[in-house]
Amino acid sequence: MYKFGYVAVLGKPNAGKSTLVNSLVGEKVAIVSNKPQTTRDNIMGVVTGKNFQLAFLDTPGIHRAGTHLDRYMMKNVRTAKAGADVVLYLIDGSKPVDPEEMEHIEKMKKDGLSVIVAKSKSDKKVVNDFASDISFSALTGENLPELLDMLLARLSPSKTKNFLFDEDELTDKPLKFFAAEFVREAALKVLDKEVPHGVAVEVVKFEDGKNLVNIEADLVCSKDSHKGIIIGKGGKTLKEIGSRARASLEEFLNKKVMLKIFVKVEKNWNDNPNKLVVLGYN
Ligand SMILES: Nc1nc2c(ncn2[C@@H]2O[C@H](COP(=O)(O)OP(=O)(O)OP(=O)(O)O)[C@@H](O)[C@H]2O)c(=O)[nH]1
Ligand SMILES: [Mg+2]
Repeated sequence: MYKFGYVAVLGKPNAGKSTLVNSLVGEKVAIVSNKPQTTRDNIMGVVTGKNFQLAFLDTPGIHRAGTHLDRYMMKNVRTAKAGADVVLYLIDGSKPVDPEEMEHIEKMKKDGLSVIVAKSKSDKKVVNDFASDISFSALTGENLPELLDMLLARLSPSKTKNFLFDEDELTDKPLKFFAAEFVREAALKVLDKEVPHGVAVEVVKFEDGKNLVNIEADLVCSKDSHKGIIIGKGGKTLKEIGSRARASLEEFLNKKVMLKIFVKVEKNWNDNPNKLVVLGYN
C-alpha cells in the first residue's frame, strides 16, 4: 500500500515552519532567520519514503495584513490550506499561547480540515500548556519520525503507487528563486529592526556555467534611509551580506559562485501591487 498527501505547514511567524520542512527534506529548500516573516512564498518540500510521499508546503507566518505584501503572504496561506490533505499547525512551545490561535485551530477543524497541532522547539524550555498532538524539535530531530507517522495516519492508502513527484524532485522552485532567497536570507541575518522586512531581491543575471555560476542581484529596499544602512560604512555591511549569500549559494549549488549585489531604492514597493509583481510576488 502507498500513501501520498499534501501537507500545509501553518503557524505564526517564527514558529519554526521552514526549519522543520528543511530538516524533513534533508535539504535547505526554505530560508530561515530569527526575524518573523522570513518566508513570503509557498515553498514545496518533498519527502519520499519507500511507501509514501509527502509534499510539504512551507507557508508565510500568519499575521495581520497591513501592506499589499502582507496580503500576498496571507493569500499564500489560504491557497496552501485549500489544497492540503492535512494541515500541520505549529505552535512555538517556547512562547506563551495566543488565544486567537486556539480559535483559529478550532475553526479549521470545524471547517472539516484534518489538522495536527504540533509544538515546535522541544529542545527549549516549554512555557505553554496548549494541548498539542505531538511536540518535536527540528533542531535535534526529536519526534520527527513520529510526526511523519502521525501525518501518514491521516491519509488513505492506495494500491498503486500514487506519488506525484520524482524521488529526486525536492522542491517546486527554480534555481533563480533560491539565488534571490539566499541573498535575502543574508540580508535578514545581517540587518536589524525594520530594514530587512523592506528588502526584496531581484536576480537580474543568472548564468549557470560548468564550474561557475555568475549571479547579479538587485537588493531592493523601500526607503532612501535604508540604502545607506544596507551598504554600511565603506561598504562593509553589503560586503558581509554578499559573502554570506555567496557561501550559502556555493553550498546549495555545489559550484563556485560569483555574486554581485546592487542596492536600489523602490519607495514603498511592499505596498505597491505593480512593484510586487515585478519583484516576483504575484
Ligand atoms: N531551538 C530551536 N530553534 C528553532 C527550532 N526550529 C526553528 N528554530 C529557530 O526559530 C527561528 C525561526 O525559524 P523559521 O524556521 O524561520 O520559522 P518560520 O516559522 O518559518 O518563520 P516565518 O517564515 O517568519 O513564518 C530561527 O531562529 C530558527 O533557528 C527548533 O527546533 N529548536
Ligand atoms: Mg519560514
